Amino acid sequence: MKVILTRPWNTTSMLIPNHGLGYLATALRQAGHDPVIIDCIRDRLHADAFVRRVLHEAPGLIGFQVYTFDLPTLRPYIDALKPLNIPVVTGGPHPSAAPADMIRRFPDVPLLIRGEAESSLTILADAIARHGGIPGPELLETIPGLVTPTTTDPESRSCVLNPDLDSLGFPDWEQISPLSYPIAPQGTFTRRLPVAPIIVTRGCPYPCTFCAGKIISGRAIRTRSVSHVMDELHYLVNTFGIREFHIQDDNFTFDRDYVLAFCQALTNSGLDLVWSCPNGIRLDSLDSSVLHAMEHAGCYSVAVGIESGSQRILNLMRKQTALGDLIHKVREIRRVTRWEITGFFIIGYPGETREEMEATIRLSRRLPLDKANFGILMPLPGTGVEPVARAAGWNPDTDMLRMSEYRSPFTPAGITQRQMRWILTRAFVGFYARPRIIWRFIRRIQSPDQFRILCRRFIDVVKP
Ligand code: B12
Repeated sequence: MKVILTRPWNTTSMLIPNHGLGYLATALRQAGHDPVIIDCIRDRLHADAFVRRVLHEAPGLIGFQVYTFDLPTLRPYIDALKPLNIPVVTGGPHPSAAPADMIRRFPDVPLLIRGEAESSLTILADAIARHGGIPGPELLETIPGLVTPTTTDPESRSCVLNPDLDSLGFPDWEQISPLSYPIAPQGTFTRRLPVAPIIVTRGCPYPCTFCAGKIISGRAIRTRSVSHVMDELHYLVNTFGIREFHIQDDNFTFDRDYVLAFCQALTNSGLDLVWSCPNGIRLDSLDSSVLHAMEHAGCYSVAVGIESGSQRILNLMRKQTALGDLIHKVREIRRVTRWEITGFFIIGYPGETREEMEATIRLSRRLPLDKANFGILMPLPGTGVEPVARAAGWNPDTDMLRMSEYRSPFTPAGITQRQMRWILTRAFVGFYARPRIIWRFIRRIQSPDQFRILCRRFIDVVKP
């Protein structure tokens, strides 16, 4: 059966091949289905243009990946699809973290799957193909993680996690070819092109209250075998000529021994690749031998989650790190490696004072960082901070819809939206408007296209 896998259009400038859809396509294909990935962000497809594609493909099932900030943009797609009477299923971050909310907002979408859906989506597609439409509730109830508008207590349907990542194969790279995505991906800068993002591990055991990752990917770290990852890199080099890869994991450096084995294998692989970890790694497990091994294996850049310059806020975030240790580790990276280091910071935590935000801004300038990224706290559904934000006036029913990639309508008590944006702008300007930083930054711009994307991202972030 033909199955369309898609995500609604948005204006993100962090556009990279989507692993979630890629792995689902592989699972469906292995089961004999005919998956078609339509990336509405990459292909700039609004609802009407998407429906035209759907009519052309005539699928038996359509699956939407939904982030929380996709909720407003998803509606026109669902409305436009209604007359076609094709079964629709949603999955990904929002349906996984907030299934009841998803059903409430989209009672007209008959199916939702929580968690990693390689197996459940395949079972569902098999059942739809067999029945010539959505099967009855008795069968649906047997599909792990599946929720329908009549499911009592959707939150009790637990998220599915794949125990064996190697068995999933590779994402369907032909359909999410790295060559079909913009050349300035998430980290904005690359050293060599083309570049492919990969997922090596899934899950993260840390309880950080601002992150929703563990709801979708679980608390236990699951690793692919090193040889499986090497096979994928060989495939990416041979098929697309990639010369660089980016590890997009939640917590790649969690298991020190695994990282050392990975680096050893990469060094011995004969592959001439450079790589980076632009999604943020934890600093705890990094010591000089790991840093040396990573650099020797071609790593040239990492992003590190520092989050706050206030120990009180780090404690509230349940980051489980001492500020002093964070500072020490960043300095150690600078001392031991020649890496480009990016710091991730969050401002606007419930109860955070202006002085604490200033401390974060000051810390960003004090650390030996090359780049810094400041985000305003988003009380994402299912996170530890969400109930705290609710108590401070956050109304998920309405406020969640005003959340976007760079915007969160939440502000700590006593601070207005305007003031928050001003603090954010000052943080960016304060960090980047220094000769050493700006000079390095400009030197790394490789093309007018990259410059254009950078300017757009800057405007996205700071515009009022
Ligand atoms: C890699 C990553 C990125 C990458 C790539 C994202 C992409 N869409 O291509 C980049 C860096 C670009 C990125 C950007 C952002 N991200 Co991000 N990202 C992640 C991260 C760390 C891993 C995602 C991943 O690739 N996992 C591996 C793949 C294989 O799994 P998966 O995508 O979850 O897919 C599985 C299931 O979700 C499900 N599934 C997925 N799609 C579908 C579709 C259907 C139909 C079905 C049935 C099932 C299904 O099955 C898949 C296979 O197992 C997650 C954390 C996490 N653990 O989830 C955050 C996360 C998903 N990101 C998040 C956010 C908020 C963002 C940003 C808004 C940035 C920000 N301000 O934080 C932007 C938005 C970008 C955009 N417009 O698309 C949130 C989402 C929370 C939410 N409720 O919406 C997460 C959970 C992190 C967090 N902050 O808590 N991100």
